Amino acid sequence: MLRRTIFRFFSLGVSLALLSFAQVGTQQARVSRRRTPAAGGANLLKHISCCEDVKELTVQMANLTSMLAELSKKQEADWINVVMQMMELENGHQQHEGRITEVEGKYSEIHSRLEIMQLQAAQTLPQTSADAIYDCSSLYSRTYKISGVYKLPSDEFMGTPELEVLCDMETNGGGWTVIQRRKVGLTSFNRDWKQYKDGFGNIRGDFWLGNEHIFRLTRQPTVLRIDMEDWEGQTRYAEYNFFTISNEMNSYKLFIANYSGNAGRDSLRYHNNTNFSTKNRDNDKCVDDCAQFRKGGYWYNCCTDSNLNGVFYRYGDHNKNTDGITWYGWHGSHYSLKRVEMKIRPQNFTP
Ligand SMILES: [Ca+2]
Repeated sequence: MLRRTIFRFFSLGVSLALLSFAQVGTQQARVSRRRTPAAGGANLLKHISCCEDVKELTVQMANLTSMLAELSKKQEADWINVVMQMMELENGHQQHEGRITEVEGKYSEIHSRLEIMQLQAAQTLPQTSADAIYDCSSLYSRTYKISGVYKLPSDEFMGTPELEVLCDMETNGGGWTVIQRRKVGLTSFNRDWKQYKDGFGNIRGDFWLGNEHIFRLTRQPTVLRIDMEDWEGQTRYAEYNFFTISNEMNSYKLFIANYSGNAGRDSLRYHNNTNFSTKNRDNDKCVDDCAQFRKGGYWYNCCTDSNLNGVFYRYGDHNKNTDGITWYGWHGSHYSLKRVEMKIRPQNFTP
């Protein structure tokens, strides 16, 4: 655009100059035409006529010069104008670019704010919605239906750490978070208070999930299921439609209700409303120290009708002691079971 304007100015100037020279040419031609027929006249007349012509020419030359000067001035003015316009445009362009940068900055700021909001929304959403991932039942509802070990994400809002859990997605509709397992027999369950609080063992083998986790997971109405197997390969189960434990201040006291199952006499009922005890914390209802006697951590009364965290005895030794993994209602006080799993899921769980 600019270049075109400049070019137009140049063309105009050149055209004017050419026009002026052409006019001078015509005048000269006129003069010479006049001179030719006058050749036969008096010399004086010739001389005067010639002088007149020269005068005229001089005036015309002066006019032309002034015209050219004017043109040149005008051109210069035009140039300055063009340069000014260019500078103005350049300035405008810079301002425009500045505005673009500003807008871009604002846009990116808004965009990043939006991202943060979206992140926060994503973090907030599970806290209020029913499909939060805080146990195996929520995994099950998210179509994870294969039994095994899962890693639950941490949740800052709920104050829950990242947690590895073993999920039973098959038994009686699945969705169970396993809180205790005995099956390998290499992990000792004769542990202290802190270990029972935090949990111990191997999630792929024998373990106690931890009283803090159990406390947290049973904040909502929860079902407890105990699956058992003896050394003859028979299985039994005990289910409690209500299960929770209190916090550490209240020694993780046990509350259970609504027993059903096929494991004979309800052998956890005797432990209902009792505190948790370990070898270094005697909270039982006995003069004796039941945790020391039964070599585990449990809701000891005085002392046991079941001892699911007792000593794992292998086949052959499984019926000689009273500190084994016992469920009196099925095999009595001297029979240590081959396998036990304690698992929980919300009452409102629907497979
Ligand atoms: Ca005691």
